[in-house]
Amino acid sequence: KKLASFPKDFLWGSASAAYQVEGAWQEDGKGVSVWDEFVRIPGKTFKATNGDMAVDHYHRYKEDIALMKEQGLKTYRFSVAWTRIFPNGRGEVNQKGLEFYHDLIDELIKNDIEPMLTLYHWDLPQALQDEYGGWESRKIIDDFTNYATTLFEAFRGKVHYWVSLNEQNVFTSLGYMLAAHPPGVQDPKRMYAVNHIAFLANATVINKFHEMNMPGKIGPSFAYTPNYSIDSNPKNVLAAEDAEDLMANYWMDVYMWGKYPIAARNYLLEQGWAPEIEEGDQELLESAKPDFLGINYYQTATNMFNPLDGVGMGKMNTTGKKGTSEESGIPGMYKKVDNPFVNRTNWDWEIDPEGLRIGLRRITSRYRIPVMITENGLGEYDKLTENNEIHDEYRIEYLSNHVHAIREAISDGATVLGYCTWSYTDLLSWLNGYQKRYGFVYVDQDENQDGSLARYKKDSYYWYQKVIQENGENS
Ligand code: GCO
Repeated sequence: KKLASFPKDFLWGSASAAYQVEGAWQEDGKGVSVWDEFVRIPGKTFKATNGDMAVDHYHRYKEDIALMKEQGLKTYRFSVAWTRIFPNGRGEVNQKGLEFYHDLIDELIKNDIEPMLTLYHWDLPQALQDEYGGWESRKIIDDFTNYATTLFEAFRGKVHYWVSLNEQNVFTSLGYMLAAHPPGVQDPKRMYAVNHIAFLANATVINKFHEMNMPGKIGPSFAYTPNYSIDSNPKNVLAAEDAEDLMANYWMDVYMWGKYPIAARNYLLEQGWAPEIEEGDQELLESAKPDFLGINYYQTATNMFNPLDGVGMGKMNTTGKKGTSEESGIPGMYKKVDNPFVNRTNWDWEIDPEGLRIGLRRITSRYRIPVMITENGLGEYDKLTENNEIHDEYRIEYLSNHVHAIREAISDGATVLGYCTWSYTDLLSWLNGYQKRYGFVYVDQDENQDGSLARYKKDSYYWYQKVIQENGENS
């Protein structure tokens, strides 16, 4: 099959999130977020690592942007910490916080890098969690809209790419089903209730953006894990369909169509877990039209029929030792099993570039919407040599195979606006500390959090520089 070229204005980028890079957790009037609190609960994160200092991007953003410029990056995706703008979630704007993002954005623009701004990357103001339970109350819709509108007004004309919610499926599942993220709850009914409210907040903000005639585009970022069946046994094929409905379409259909997938909705009703849909909700969800769908792609999931044997939510690998994750699934429906055809990272994430092409094709035929790859990358141990080099050929292989898969998906007919690798510099992996590295730029930070924070370019940095120069022509 003939390979298409990447579009001329393709956004070669890279991404980060405020809590994972900024540090300065109490500086310039910043309020406390749910993550600032959560990391202080013993046993919650790997060796109790936290983002108090992270990789100090708050003070070193100029140095980081200079590296981006030298590399030729076209876009940088970052998130705004809500608690810098509104320390208590609402009320008066903290000017110093707003100023920081003005400076960051101006610096990017000055260096010909398109800023891509994520409104919400999980660091909810603790004040809103305490006051009304955060995402469990519809009150958050107004507060989130007010916060978003403040940023729309402030950065109108400067920022043209906006991500509304980052990985709603992840922060709600880990926060309310697995108790691995704040607020540490394990209750499916609450998790689906929270999602319904997050969908409403997302729709309201997208509508607001369009009502304000904001120049640019907005969409949510979804962590898409396409589902496969282990084989052609019809029972297993159905299991994979159930998984795709409950784990993927449940979010994407609502973002794109404002409708819950029918089989999934019926299953939740039967379980007593379905969210309550109030008058006006349906209209609101259907009225919001994202300009693109952001996709964070890391892996696929392989499924088979799950008899009623009690396989539950499973356990994530947060140790960095292969084979320490446990099976997950829904009794009577599906369970996730190892795919014998792909390799895994040390954190048991399946490496499957072809899955990205498959996912992009599914999205394209189901929704006919442009896609922004807002994240894709490899978290691994990296080694700094004596000459301050990092030979991360495994990352180059991972990324180049994914770039190739995107090119094939474009050839298939997908519209892909850009590709942000995760991540630009090494950063704090929420649960896994600083040992799981994703960046093009190595940061000297160890698990005891006493590194020098010096930056070093990895081999993958130079590889991407070339990809950008050639606009992906040799991928
Ligand atoms: C980790 C994760 C994150 C996510 C990102 C999601 O190791 O903590 O991989 O870095 O990819 O925050 O948007």
